[in-house]
Amino acid sequence: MQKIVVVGRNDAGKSTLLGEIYRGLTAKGYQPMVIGSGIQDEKPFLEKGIPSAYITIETPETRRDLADNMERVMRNSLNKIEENNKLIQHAKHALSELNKVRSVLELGQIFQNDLPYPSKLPDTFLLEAVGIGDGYKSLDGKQVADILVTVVPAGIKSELLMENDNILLDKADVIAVTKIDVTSKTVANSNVKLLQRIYRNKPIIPIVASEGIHTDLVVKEIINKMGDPVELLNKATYNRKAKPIPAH
Ligand SMILES: Nc1nc2c(ncn2[C@@H]2O[C@H](COP(=O)(O)OP(=O)(O)OP(=O)(O)O)[C@@H](O)[C@H]2O)c(=O)[nH]1
Ligand SMILES: [Mg+2]
Repeated sequence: MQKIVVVGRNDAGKSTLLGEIYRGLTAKGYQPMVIGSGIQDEKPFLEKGIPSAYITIETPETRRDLADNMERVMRNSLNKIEENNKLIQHAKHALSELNKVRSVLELGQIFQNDLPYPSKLPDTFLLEAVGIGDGYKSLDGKQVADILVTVVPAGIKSELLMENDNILLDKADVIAVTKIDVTSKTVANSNVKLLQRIYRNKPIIPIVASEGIHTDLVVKEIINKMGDPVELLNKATYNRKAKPIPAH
């Protein structure tokens, strides 16, 4: 399964953008499982309409080593959905058994309209990595990401962008520049231009995450990347079961 990771400094707008990415991906038929790295992420996810069945929040104790924990967290999140689905199936079965008995006793049927439908199994992971206070140097997110979305607030100090070893910017597949609505035009302009100079070949997209402005362009880049031949090759190789070589 493809892992899309959203990284960036504290309060940059990661959760808000992630909510928009979720919306964009589901509109295209994907079903992401969202993983946040701290309780502060949950509210923006819910506000963006992500169903709680597809939200997993990591506890603060374990959020530091996100990459190490990721396999376990992802497995658990899938298990949670599968177990819920099983419970729903059991409840439906139990109800139909009960109705058989009631029918014999001529008691009439019970209709349980509030039984939920089983949830579609996720086909993508959408992760928010822990906020980075002072720069873009942590390796955390990149280690697990197939597609890395790095979020930079438009008002960031340009010296931070010019530092060496900004791994999360260097490795980003998409750079989203947030909060352009509340940043002075001159500052936002000069930071976007600086990013363009440093990262000539990367998509750099100024957005208002909270209003969903230009977030569709971020989603488009992600979807393009998911259809990237190298990604498709990796995916096919990863999912393929080894077939025995036929004897001659
Ligand atoms: N004006 C404006 N506000 C934004 C934008 N993006 C996010 N916000 C607001 O900024 C605040 C922080 O947004 P979050 O999405 O929670 O940021 P985050 O990077 O996930 O924060 P942490 O997980 O705590 O590191 C919220 O109040 C958002 O509504 C934007 O583009 N413009
Ligand atoms: Mg967040």
